[in-house]
Amino acid sequence: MKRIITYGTFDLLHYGHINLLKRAKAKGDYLVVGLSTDNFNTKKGKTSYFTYEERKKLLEAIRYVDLVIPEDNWEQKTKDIVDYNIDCFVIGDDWLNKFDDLKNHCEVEYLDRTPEISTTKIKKELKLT
Ligand code: C2G
Repeated sequence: MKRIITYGTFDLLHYGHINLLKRAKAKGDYLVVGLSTDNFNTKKGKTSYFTYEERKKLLEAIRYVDLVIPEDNWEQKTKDIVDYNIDCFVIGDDWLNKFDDLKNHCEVEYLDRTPEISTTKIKKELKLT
């Protein structure tokens, strides 16, 4: 059983997120998603349209996602990798090389972002900004 983890805010869920989650799951058998809490979003300088609970419900409805855990801070990844017995950390290449320190604990893979779609773009075009 190969166990994968990824992290993100996943606000205004869109096909770029689904592409990432689908490819992440395809690398193993079990996918854990560390979902940024509203508090952590503030630390990331992000405000999400949907609350943590609403975003969690959406993620839990995705066939590729096996478990959603809260992401409260930048430092928890190493502990999550140990606690959830993770074999591979996966994230989009907008984070290329930013999490290479995790290579001491598990495989690290950066996947191509889906071009031309983003939550920011959706908000702008719907004038939600
Ligand atoms: N993503 C993607 N293609 C897009 C948009 C997003 O592949 N067009 C990927 C991102 O690369 C990321 C995931 O979808 O792997 C979630 O994106 P965000 O919610 O924007 O995540 P982010 O705010 O970058 O949080 O500790 C890590 C952070 O929590 C990552």
